[in-house]
Amino acid sequence: MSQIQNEVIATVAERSNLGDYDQACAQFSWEEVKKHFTWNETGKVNMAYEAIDRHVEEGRGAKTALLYSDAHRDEEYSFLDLSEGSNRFGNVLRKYGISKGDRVFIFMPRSPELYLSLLGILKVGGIAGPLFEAFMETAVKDRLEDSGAVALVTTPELLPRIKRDELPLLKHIFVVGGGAQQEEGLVDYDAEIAAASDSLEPEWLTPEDGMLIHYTSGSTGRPKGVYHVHNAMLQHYYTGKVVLDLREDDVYWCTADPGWVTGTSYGIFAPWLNGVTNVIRGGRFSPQDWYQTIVKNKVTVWYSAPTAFRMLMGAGEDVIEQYDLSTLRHVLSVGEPLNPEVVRWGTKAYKQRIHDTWWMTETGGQLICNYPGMNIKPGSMGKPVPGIEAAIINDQGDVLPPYSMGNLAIKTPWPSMMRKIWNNDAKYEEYFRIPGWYISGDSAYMDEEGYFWFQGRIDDVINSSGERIGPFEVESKLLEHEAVAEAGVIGKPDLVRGEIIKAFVALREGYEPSQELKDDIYRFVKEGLSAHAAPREIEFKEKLPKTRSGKIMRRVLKAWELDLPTGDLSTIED
Ligand code: 6R9
Repeated sequence: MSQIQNEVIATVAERSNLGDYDQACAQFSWEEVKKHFTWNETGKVNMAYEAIDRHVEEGRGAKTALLYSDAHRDEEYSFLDLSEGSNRFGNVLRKYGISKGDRVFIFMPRSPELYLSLLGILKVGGIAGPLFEAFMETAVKDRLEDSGAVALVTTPELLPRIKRDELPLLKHIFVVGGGAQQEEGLVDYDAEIAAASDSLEPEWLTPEDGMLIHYTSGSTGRPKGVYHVHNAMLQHYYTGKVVLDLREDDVYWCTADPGWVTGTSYGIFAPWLNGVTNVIRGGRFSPQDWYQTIVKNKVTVWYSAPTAFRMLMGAGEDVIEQYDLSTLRHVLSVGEPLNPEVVRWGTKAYKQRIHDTWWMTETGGQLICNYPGMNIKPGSMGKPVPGIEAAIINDQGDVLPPYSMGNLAIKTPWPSMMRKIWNNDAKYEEYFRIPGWYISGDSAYMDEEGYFWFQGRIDDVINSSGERIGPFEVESKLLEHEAVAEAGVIGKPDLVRGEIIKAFVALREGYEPSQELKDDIYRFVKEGLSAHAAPREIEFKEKLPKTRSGKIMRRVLKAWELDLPTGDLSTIED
């Protein structure tokens, strides 16, 4: 294989929580990880208890758990504050009859209340569904409807995006920061919190009870509700220790929003299970603001994404020189391929090797990673986490030798593996169609030293700025536009965002291509779904390539776009 890079960024010998990788793998057992938790003796399982209350019980209540800031707020919360604050919301939920197994969604910008709500939901045994604040009406409705959510936490600004008349199961909406609420079904969150007790006996669960639903995109159909259980804490705790390398005195910052899986698994659970101080920065990205966040909080461990690193690289090194980033001791990345160039730049600019990590919403936790102390081959995702067996297999399930491209697959099970796709058993089973393996949908190869190298998606899922976008959801929205007869959506390579969304559109009779129409279609998707799902490029076509069964052939659209051969066209319509 020609593009294999065997360049290694040499590592200085450094202390890490993992120690020697091969030895760690040989000695590993999940039973050992379980010993950190007390549920084997007590039978009492609850993620929110382990992440928060347990630190209070064990005398660490005064330690800073959360350093929150945005343009308007700057607040500090101890583990005791988070314990009491989430107890209050748990009591409010119980007052409104919400209990084990109920789906309670959160749709709001990052704020301390978002985190307290999520913990409160888990404490009463509810299944939390965090939604990214940029979602618009249709995207929100689809998710609330599919999950059968009975309650929602939101803000007055986002309230108009909830189609309440179309969501009969949604009984209670807790409005944060909105004052007294007049309408039926709306609850004044702040007044309820102020009146609630700050002590609560959590709902004691089993490890297999439901905890979270994260909606994510596939190449066909509506978004999938990926369902996770409390047992995932084994993976979050362990990878927090050996991949994030968290230690007692760390100040950790994960830049992801809890609307995406990184923002829960590694923005909430991993740091707090490990008892470290967690930084949350609200608001939008800017290089100055991000560097200032590191300086102000003396961040030591930083977990972000390739798009952000590429934008920081674009902002240049003179910006970096204005900030003292010397507190950083470990930097990680996830979400999309991390370009070797970015790794090399990070080594120079931050004096830090950026450690790539690979995993997915469905895997619930990190699976293939670069560890502190390990040789990093820029461009490689690293090696499997101890306790995880990864392989490249073909469609028949044969394990392929090094350097063969194929399906990146993981031996089942592992603690944080999704337990179902909500309402869609058939989709769930597709991932496990080869007995004994989870098929990720990514293609990759492994080198002779066991490093994995990402090659691409096997399906049509688009990855723009690290966010997964299903072409089907965008195409469906496009078809709702009055001028659109047919639509096909692909990911177009982009230097900063990885990919951008490009839509090919055939117009209905009576409509003519124009820039105004493009702008209008763009706005229509942006306002109906979300900004990150809106096509930054639109190209009008007389008609689109389709199979005889009427499926848009995205593969052909992509070949047009990239000037590649279109391949087998035997199934095309005409
Ligand atoms: C955690 C998260 C998962 C998809 C995954 C892959 C891509 C994630 C990557 C990576 C190359 C990495 N991806 N990490 N590609 N190198 N280190 O991102 O979950 O939003 O579900 O996305 O993202 O294609 O299959 P999710």
